[in-house]
Amino acid sequence: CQNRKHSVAVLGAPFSKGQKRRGVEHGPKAMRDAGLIERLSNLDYPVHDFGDLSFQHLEKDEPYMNVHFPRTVGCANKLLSGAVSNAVGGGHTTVVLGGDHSLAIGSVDGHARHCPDLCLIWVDAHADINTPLTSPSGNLHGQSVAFMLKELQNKMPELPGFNWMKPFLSAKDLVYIGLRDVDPGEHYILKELGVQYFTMRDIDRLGIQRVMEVTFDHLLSRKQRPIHLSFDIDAMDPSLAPATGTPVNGGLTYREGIWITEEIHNTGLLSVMDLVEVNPALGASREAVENTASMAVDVIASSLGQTREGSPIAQTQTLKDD
Ligand code: HAR
Ligand code: MN
Ligand code: MN
Ligand code: MN
Repeated sequence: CQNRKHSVAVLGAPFSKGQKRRGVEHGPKAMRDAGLIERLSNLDYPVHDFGDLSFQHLEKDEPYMNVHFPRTVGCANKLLSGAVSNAVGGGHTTVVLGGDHSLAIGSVDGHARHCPDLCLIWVDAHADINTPLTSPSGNLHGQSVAFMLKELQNKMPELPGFNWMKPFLSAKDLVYIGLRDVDPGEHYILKELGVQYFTMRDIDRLGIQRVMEVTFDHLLSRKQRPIHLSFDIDAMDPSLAPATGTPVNGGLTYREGIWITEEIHNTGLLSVMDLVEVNPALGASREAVENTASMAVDVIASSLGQTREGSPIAQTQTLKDD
């Protein structure tokens, strides 16, 4: 798992069965239509667009306890895990385009197969750390982190579709930013495990700059390690990203969102990122959908090095030989 990467891989994951609203499977297309690949091409490394994965549609997938589509979600994540593992193994900084947030299970799992010492920054209005037993909705996109954590192993029932994976992440290697809608069971787990998290209230109090300092201090002060950024677009304020399944008022401002991603880029340690929950079927207007997709593209470009101060001219094309 080398840190210096010189190319970007883009992987579309048009997946929606981690929740019940249709449309989020069109997220990858919405971000591509908003100019994602062109924007990344303006940065200074080659971009490989691997297109969209095609996920199996399982006919028979009865709920298990209260959990919906367990086999379909498990099977899709197994496929994605392999694809992410290959992309990381190929030396690419990898961008996964969702799809709903249940696909972070496979994305982080595949990343961890190559980089077992990774740390995870989860930017989201929600903690997505319900277990099948605490989940109020039965939707797997609200449970992704619970599948990853070693500390929750004995609280997780064996779900059909998930026997290919086992928990790989410690609670101390995880930081949340942007929380503002946390279920009681999730709050209990966060406290019990001592997870480092920053709610919107914490951001109000500390400021986003300090939040990022403490985040990196928590994750990177003992050693440099690869970062997995899992960015749920609903972390942003709904005025900036309305086309998403579960918007929550009082989210990140544009400048807070971009500060987070610029700081992550500046560590030089970003290895894989997910951009999830853009749902083009849910905007009130075409403009609402385009604004959401464009916000997502800005988040991705900024994570990969687009700056607000511009960049020096690349060494290969100086002013003189112009
Ligand atoms: N916490 C709720 C649940 O478990 C809602 C979470 C769903 N929304 C998301 N996840 N977009 O970030 O169902
Ligand atoms: Mn989420
Ligand atoms: Mn969310
Ligand atoms: Mn750079």
